[in-house]
Amino acid sequence: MPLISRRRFIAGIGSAGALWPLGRTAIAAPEATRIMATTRILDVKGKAAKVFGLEMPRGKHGFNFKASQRLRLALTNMLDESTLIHWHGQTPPTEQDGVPQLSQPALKPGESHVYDFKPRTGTHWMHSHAGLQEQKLLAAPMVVRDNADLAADELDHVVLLHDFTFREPQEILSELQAGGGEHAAHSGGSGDMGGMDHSKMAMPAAMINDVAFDAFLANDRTLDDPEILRAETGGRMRLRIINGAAASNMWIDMGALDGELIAVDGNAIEPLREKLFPIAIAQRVDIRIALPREPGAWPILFRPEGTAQRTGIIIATGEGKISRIATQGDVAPALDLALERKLKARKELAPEPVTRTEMVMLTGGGSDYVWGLNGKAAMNDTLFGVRLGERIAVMLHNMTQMSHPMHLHGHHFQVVAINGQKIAGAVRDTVLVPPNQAVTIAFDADNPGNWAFHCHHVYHMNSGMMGSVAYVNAA
Ligand SMILES: [Cu+2]
Repeated sequence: MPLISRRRFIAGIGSAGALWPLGRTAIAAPEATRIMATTRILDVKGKAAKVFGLEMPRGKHGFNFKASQRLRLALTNMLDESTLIHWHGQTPPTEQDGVPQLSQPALKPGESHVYDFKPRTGTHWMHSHAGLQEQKLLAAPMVVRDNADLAADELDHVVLLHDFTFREPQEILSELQAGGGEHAAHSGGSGDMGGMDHSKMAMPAAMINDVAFDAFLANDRTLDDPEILRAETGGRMRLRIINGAAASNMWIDMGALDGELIAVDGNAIEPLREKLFPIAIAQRVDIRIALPREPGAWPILFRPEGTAQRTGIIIATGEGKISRIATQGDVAPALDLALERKLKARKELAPEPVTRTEMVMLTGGGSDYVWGLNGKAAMNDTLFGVRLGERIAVMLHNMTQMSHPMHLHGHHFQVVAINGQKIAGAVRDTVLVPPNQAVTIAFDADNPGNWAFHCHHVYHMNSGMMGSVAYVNAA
């Protein structure tokens, strides 16, 4: 047994050395953190699933940075297909943003690239921006902690959520684009329903989701074998939750615990105490929890909208007894903007008049599964131009029957109106726009480049709901 381990260990070192094309000489500063886009095997519901992953050489999945560090990353593509990783929530120079075509060409198998930029504090994440690779879990947390975070007397724990399917993502997209799949149930399309009796399904399911999943994962685990966090009775905890799902908006259900929402998308807000928190695709929330003084097991559930499926983690205080939690519960309702309306940024945009307001209509979603922005299905086409120094407001108006988590790259924006009603809302990088609603965001044009602006639902994005914001010269 020890011999085998040792041999495997040596083989591991050998292959790692051979597989890193960036030798010491190629990397200007030796402290660059190496990240591999690679494959790994997960156990989901007793079956082995080959998925992608972002790993460091020592095998840790995801990592942290201190805010004082400069962020130096050496990314290597170990997959047998091209990829590129986007640092979601970070605001690097445009050529380091990790979007194929807009920032740089995708990395071919075996290729590497070094990134070097000033990190932004908060709960962020990194994920593939190539094709449908997010659905195969090519994502990891990217948390930047400042000195106050590091000094805080609390447990600090990150939870990355995923929706999971044993199917090939391209097969799901092709089915949707052929007028079939879950989308057919609510697009009025002529798609084959596959013999399933949809009349027996809860109506909201058909109206909310267009992809059915085999499982939902919290830190790669289902409720059959959930992550259990041991904590002291009466202690404090900060949960940093990242919705890394490809196509599932979720509710965070605190169960018997009280949660205090303290940050969204890595930006502090005025604390807000609730039992249920919405988290749209790609969004992050930081929740502070004061743990009960008595021993017990305290499940925190993550409930995708429109389905009874769910996932979760369990916080166990003292010698609390842990009992099994069913993987199905009540059907969760659709996310809405009730909480968004109540959010107030700790640090607002500076008081300054808006230079210009742009309208962006979210369009499409018919039986052909073509989605678009301003009636146009396109990848990377410029939606509007901005000039350095401008304060831009964008009214996102959803004309479709599905909600869309809209993400602007390279900037964080403030939510300044919901359905025309002004608010001094949260500062974010991703905002949910439910059907027939309008959300207005404002941002300062302070990071020149050509920036992706898109729906983060991976099947919508790959069916045309993506554009860009381009800086233009003042001349
Ligand atoms: Cu969408």
